[in-house]
Amino acid sequence: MDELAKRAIEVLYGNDRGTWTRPSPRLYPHQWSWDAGFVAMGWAQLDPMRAIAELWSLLRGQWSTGMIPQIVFDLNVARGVYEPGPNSWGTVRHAPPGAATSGICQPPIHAIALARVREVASTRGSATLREVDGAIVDLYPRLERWHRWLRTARDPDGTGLITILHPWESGLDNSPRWDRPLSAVEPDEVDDLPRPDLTYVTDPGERPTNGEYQRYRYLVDRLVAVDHDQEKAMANHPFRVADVFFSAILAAADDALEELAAIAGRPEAAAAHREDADRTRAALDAAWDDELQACLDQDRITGRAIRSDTIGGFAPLVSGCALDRSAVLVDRLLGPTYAGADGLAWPLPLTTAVTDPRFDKKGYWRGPQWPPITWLLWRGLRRAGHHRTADHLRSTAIEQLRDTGCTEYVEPFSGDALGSPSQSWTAAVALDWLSVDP
Ligand code: 2M8
Repeated sequence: MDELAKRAIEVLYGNDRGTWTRPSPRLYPHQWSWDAGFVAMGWAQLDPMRAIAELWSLLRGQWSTGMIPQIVFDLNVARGVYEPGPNSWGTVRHAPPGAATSGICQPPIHAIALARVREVASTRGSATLREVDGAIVDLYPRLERWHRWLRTARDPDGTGLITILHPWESGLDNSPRWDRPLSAVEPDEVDDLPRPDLTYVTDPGERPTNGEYQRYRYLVDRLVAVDHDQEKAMANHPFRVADVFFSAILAAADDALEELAAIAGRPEAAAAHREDADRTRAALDAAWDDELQACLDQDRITGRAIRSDTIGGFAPLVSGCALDRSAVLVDRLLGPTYAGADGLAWPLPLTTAVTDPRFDKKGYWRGPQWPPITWLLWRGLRRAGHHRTADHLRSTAIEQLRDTGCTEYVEPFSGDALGSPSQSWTAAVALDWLSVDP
């Protein structure tokens, strides 16, 4: 068996908790929302119904509003191992009975994952496909409610862009994109809460700073203070940003729901998903900045675009966009400020441009290369017909993973493996990539 596939399978089994998967053994011991989507695609290569179980496990935590929470906590994990833990969120009244969850969300990759699981199942014989299609009948309405919640609670004016209320909701936690809006957040008192995350990495420089964490915690407290009332938060919360990358993932997921609607016996619902996706694509188009040649997040408090040169700017490649725009973005992605930067160990996308003053080669989401992000770009490029670029990314990423193993992220110049060494979503995208014929 292929050596990388073997390692990836070991990582998935090592993090397997029966029906759900930890993102990593120590740093992230609960079930995370968008990790679960990627992980389902990884399990699909081994057993499509295990992939379905992963999604159902996550949905144990879905709120009656439709929100799929960022974390479904494992109550067997000792207190203090991960912070903020289940008791910090004030969500007992909101989470379904028997589930403990956080009170924010993460990028809606789930419909994309489900469509991919189905695609894999369709290569495994008619019995497997029938089983997966049966599951889609029940999963589809749950995902439909999730998308509806995002498009109402988080975009009440129908702008096409989704507002996030916490950097953790973006999944790209400490990206320079959030520096400015976060600097305007002023915690009333500076707490000194423990940082268990720092004990699991070799260098604290690989994780967000204490200043960032204090603001992260304060934003959680503010959401608890309004009892997670979305209307109040959308009116007064101190961090409100229309996130273009999150919105692009939603548009791609709406396209996937459009396909799944027919399988679920709801063909009449397909058109609404397409309209939603198109509205977001139009909004991403309007958020384009000619000077930076990037799509920019919008600070909903100041009303201003957030000018930063990060991977977020490539959102239209994830959602799908006009050919001339994707051509510009492909040039930039492969060019000297991203994958073509001088001295990179592997020419793969960076999470921040090397020329951005806030680029930090080891700083978590501030520069390093992240396999799931490369996967999202690869998928978008492939769907848009940029096959040569897509395949170049895929083969280079596989080469990198053969060297780094299923690490969380990679220092782009030295090629060092950073963060957790056994990250589930890295293993999952490795398995997915290895299954694809060039
Ligand atoms: C990281 O985020 C969590 C908070 O959600 C953390 O730092 O504790 C991010 O990389 C996020 O995108 C990811 O889903 C999570 C688990 O892998 O870890």
